Amino acid sequence: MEPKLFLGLDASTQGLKCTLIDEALQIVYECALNFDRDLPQFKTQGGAHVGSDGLTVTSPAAMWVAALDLLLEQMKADGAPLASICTISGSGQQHGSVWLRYGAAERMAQLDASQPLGAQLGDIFAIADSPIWMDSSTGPQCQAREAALGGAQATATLTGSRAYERFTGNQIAKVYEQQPDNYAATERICLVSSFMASLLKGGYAPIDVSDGSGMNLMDIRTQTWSSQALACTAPDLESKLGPIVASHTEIGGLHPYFVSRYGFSPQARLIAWSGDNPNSLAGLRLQEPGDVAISMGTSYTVFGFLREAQPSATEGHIFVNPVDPEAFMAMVCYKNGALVRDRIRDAVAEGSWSTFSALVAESPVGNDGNIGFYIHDPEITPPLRTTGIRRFNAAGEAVPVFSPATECRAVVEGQCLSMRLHGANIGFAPKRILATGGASVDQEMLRVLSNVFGVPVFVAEKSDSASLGAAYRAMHGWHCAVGGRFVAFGEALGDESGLVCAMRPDAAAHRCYSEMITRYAQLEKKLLAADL
Ligand code: XUL
Repeated sequence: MEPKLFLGLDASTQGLKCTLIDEALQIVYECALNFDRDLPQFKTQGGAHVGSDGLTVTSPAAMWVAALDLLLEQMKADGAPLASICTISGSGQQHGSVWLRYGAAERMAQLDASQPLGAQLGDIFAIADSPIWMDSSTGPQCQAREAALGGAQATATLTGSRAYERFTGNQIAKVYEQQPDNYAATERICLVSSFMASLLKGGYAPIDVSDGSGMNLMDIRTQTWSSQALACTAPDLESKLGPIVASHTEIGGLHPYFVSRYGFSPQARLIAWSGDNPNSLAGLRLQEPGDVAISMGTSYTVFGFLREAQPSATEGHIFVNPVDPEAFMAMVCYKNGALVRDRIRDAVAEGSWSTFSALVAESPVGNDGNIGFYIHDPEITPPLRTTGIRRFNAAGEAVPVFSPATECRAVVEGQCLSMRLHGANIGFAPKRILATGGASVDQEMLRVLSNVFGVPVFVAEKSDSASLGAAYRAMHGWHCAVGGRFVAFGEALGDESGLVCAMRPDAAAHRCYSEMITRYAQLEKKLLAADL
């Protein structure tokens, strides 16, 4: 019998990747290209162009078109079994917008398989340079839209997040204000995700509700465009955005271009694409309420599955859940993550992780009441502009230094307490934590994490989960389409998550942290009050 394969693509900021899996969830093929290296004609750095104001950040939309051909050529040359692929889905960097002029859908429908995509679609854009998530030039639009929607909390309650500069609605408001002719020439505004899906479909693909939650335009409860949010953005916006669909929706077949040129099956179907963070949730199999992942890279991200949403004006984002349209996902981002730990390791632990861990282990749970805040860069969670290190003793008095052992433990405990405090504020009640990223190899970090939250900590082998998650969602969408009903993600993929428990909590230590968190919150409040 022919194997059934499922393809996930990931259009990240830096490049385009693919992961091909079989029904047993085994990866049968992977490849990746890098925009800077493999498409040098677009002259990007890290896949982007930074404007002269230092705030405007864009990517050339034509680069994504060229990248799709290049990646598929590579797959074909490698002999990847393209004819066995049942469904294709994908991830896009979130928030970026692709501006298609009137007639673009017809052009995408009339592809000639003897020509590359780039040669045929180079001029379908009303705006050649797509604003992306790294852009922070829309401060005035954020203020105006929040004011129109009744303030930051009202904006969060409606759309899942307060107005963020990178969120698409604020970007659209800026385009309308500054480039009214290009706005008027636009027939469809896609996200990066729905644009890539449109190329494969040969016509406009809908935005999915999960990536759509990153726009400050969708009502996260009704999962439809909010007329109030559209009205304070730009005119005629609803028709330019098109429909919005649940993430597991089958959105049509693959255009014959891809069948003739690359040898895909004419039966291959497309499942709605989503954002990279939603797909990471799928890739890490966070599929039950209480499943929370903590990605500990340069900066930290806490994200997970929520049944009930508690949108907050200060704490992160609520998105509709990409694997269960009746649920939500939340995401809290920190600026000061592993980089801060690195600095303290260099300052007091001779630059050595084993010395750092030994120092953490040497100091007692709860650090004798000492608490530190290590803010190297202005922090997002909580929003703190003042940088520097603030140390407090058990009496809550500011102190200038800690001993090396107290210092190392204070960084680790402070980071974990902050994640528990702010995670809870947006509705997280973790039952288990999945740790990924560089710092997740540190046993002391995992121990403190497990004790602070009072739950077991698991470690994921792959932190780079967006394209794998897209492949899982391709398989999920296929099961839903074949079954003619919504099939639970866990049922579609099988219940074996393959995760290994790395740390279990100690009850006494957890009690200690549950008391300490009140003091931590009070001290943090003081810092926020003093923040200029
Ligand atoms: C999420 C965000 C980034 C991009 C990166 O809100 O802006 O994580 O999705 O690709």
